[in-house]
Amino acid sequence: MATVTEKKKASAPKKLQHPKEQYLFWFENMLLQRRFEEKSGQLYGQQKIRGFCHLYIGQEACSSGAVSALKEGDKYITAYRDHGIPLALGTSPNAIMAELFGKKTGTTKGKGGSMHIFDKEVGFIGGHGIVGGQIPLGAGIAFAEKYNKTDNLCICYFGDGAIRQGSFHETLNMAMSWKLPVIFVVENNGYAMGTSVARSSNVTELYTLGEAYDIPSEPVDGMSVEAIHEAVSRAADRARKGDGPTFLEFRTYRYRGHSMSDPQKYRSKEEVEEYKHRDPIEQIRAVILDNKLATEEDLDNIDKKVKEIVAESVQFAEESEWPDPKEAYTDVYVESDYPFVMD
Ligand SMILES: Cc1ncc(C[n+]2csc(CCOP(=O)(O)OP(=O)(O)O)c2C)c(N)n1
Ligand SMILES: [Mg+2]
Repeated sequence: MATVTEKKKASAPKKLQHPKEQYLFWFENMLLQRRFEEKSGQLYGQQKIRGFCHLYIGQEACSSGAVSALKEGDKYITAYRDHGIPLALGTSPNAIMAELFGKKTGTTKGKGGSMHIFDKEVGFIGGHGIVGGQIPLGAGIAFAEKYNKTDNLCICYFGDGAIRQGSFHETLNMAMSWKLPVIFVVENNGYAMGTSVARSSNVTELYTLGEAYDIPSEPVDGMSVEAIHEAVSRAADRARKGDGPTFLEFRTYRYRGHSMSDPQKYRSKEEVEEYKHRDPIEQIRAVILDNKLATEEDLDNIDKKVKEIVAESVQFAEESEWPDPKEAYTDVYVESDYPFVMD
């Protein structure tokens, strides 16, 4: 039988690796993404938001852990499940919500919608609908940073469905040959629409695909914001030293369907529940409370504040104007003062 001291030891909280502020940042940052998207899901049901809408709920650690590990000037690019990263980076929730509504105050003036959020101020280079299309773009952004001799890198996210595309393999090969400052991240949430990773290939340990190109590659617990922060920090050190790319497999999970109309016949309710027990926000809440970094009341107040930010974004979107139909012809082709191109 365990002695009292042994029992105490087993239940004692792990030694904290980061200051209190870091844990509180992660908690609030992930909670903002969660509450924003819960609201977006409801608004979709009310037809305030239309068209495509892919929710990131369950995957919030993948964005927050990278944002805390990287610095200003670094660039982010992802696919169409793209509300979480800009929210984590500090893009105005008002502008993102307005974009979901299709209003002219949106991040892309209401012309991009959910799949095409873009905010060059924070280094968020979209928002891309073609599966795997952003992978060579991410390497191109990293190439530009290297060419311009900046200290910046590009973190390029894509899903497990994109990893079977030729663009992934061609890009990894070039990026390693040219030692580009890029971090490739596959967000392995188990499914590409309704197709499981196991159904699409014999290779289910996705990180091993990077080894074919001599790229340091590792799997990461995608439900742990701390694990992601650590892995991205190591990858960023390599990139900034000139050692080239790293390939990370974030093992994560989406709680909601692929898009808004998905009967989810391809998975069991038990599987979803299993992941919810490892929820990234609940894990950080437990670390904060176990270590007395804040009280339950403090965390409730953060939740209240976040809900107010989301409510304000909805009001902003509701009250914003629709784009003028004439705008359909602007920002489409090259213009001398095209506002979205990087300097
Ligand atoms: C080139 C291309 N083929 C097919 C599609 C249709 N499509 C949209 S999302 C998707 C699944 C992608 O899954 P994954 O990469 O795992 O990302 P997740 O949705 O899980 O975030 C597919 C096949 C597309 N958008 N682009
Ligand atoms: Mg997937």
